[in-house]
Amino acid sequence: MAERAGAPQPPGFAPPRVAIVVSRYNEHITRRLLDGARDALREGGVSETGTDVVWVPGAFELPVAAEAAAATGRYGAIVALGCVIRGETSHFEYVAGEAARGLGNVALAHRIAVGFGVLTTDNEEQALARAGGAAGNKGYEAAAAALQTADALQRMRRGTPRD
Ligand code: INI
Repeated sequence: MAERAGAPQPPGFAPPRVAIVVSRYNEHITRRLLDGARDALREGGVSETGTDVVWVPGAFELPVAAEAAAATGRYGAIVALGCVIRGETSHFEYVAGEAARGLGNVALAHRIAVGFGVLTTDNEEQALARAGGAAGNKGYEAAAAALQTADALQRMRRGTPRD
């Protein structure tokens, strides 16, 4: 089992409002990622009411939903969850590539923490292993990473970075 990154609750950390954007494609897997993300947020002190979940059709649509969430100014962190399985076509490369590129662009354009919880696997078995199976839960890891990054950004804005 992969080690969990651990959701932060350092002194002075103000748990942010969080938007989770999640895709319905391969929903039996993305729901497991969502469960993992909720676990990490709870451990990090983010309440249920401080979390909004937005569903989109597929991983390709995650960036525009994340962009819209960031543009509201209401969230201190965004967690993106999806599952792209290679299968037989080159569609995989376009969908996975655009999801990663678009979500990275949102993080930089808005200077907001974006957790990348999009699985890119060769098959369903690998995806299940990374969605709460033998290889941990990528949704948990993405949410924990988003909170850690939100903490780092909060600290830099306050002028109190930690070593
Ligand atoms: N979307 C996914 O989230 N995962 C996939 O594996 C996938 N495949 O394989 O095609 C996928 N395609 C849909 C895509 O994300 C868009 O929703 C669709 O192209 C409409 O814009």
